Amino acid sequence: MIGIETLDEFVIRKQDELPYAKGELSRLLRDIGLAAKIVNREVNKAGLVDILGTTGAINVQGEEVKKLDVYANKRFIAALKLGGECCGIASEENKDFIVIHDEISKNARYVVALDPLDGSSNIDVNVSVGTIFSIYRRASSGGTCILEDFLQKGSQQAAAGYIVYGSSTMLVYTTGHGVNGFTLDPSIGEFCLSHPNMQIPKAGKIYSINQGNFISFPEGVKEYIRYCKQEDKTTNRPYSLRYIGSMVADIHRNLISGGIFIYPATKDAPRGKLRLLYECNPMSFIVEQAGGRATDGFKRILDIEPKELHQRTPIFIGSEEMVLKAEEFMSDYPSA
Ligand code: AHM
Ligand code: MG
Repeated sequence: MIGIETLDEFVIRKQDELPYAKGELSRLLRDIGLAAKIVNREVNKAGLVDILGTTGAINVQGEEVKKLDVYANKRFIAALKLGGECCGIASEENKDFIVIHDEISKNARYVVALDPLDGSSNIDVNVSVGTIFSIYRRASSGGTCILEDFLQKGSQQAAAGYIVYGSSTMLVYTTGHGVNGFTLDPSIGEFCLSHPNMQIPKAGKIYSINQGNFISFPEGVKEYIRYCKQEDKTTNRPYSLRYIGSMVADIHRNLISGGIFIYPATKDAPRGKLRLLYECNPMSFIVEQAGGRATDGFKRILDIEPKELHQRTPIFIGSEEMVLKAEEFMSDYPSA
């Protein structure tokens, strides 16, 4: 089609930039794009069919499982299994990683970490939700995958991306050569390149944090919030507070408009709430590739050595100057 480049065309055109296993990674991205379209279809008709609400189960994180969480998890796992390029999947919804045993896949060279439906508390109220994925080249040399294949630093990611199911549905991804965004055109059922070479503004006017937890934030975060609310024309303050409660949607907005997203440690969750492998690492890879910054308040997220599949970390992510400023406040109160 004249003037339109689809996700599949783009991925193939760009595969020469990849260091190895070019076709395999491209096919993996294509498999994810297909699952995203199927999940999008269900998210879009969520109010019409019996798919809202909870399943009555509690997941490995101790959270209520929504029906769409389960649906999205199944769809992504099925697409990755069928595609044959992935030998294992770690998902927010599964306690242990899933080994793909079949003859073709078990020697495949990639593993995927996945949050199939992020922000699921927003599903029932028609607010944006997302999917987050992180792709690693396996660390082991072949055969069935092992835990160490997943416990690699974020800086080792081969690709990462997210899908935001919002007023329109977008897929944004990176393979370490910049960030590109694709909008789903429902009339042709294709993700089309709409946001080439995305760059996050160096500074913005938005801070995103669940300020309701203020009382249990570290002192450095409290001080940074006070700073955001002060009046100062030269730095465009006071900033606006925007918090959707879907990490994908909050970070997507800040990626385009500039801003900072913080999910800090709290008294109840001293290691933060968000998960390193399938939330913080992929979003940090994307934001860094777009020229932004992502740390835990002190050190780079992508340099954290993972110790477990569902590890959590505090996160400060977004426009570089804003994250640097927040880190200044954190280092003023390192243990408070
Ligand atoms: P989920 O993966 O179970 O949906 O939880 C992650 C979500 C993030 O999308 C969002 O940033 C955060 O939880 C909101 O948490 P809170 O309600 O504590 O502010
Ligand atoms: Mg999540």
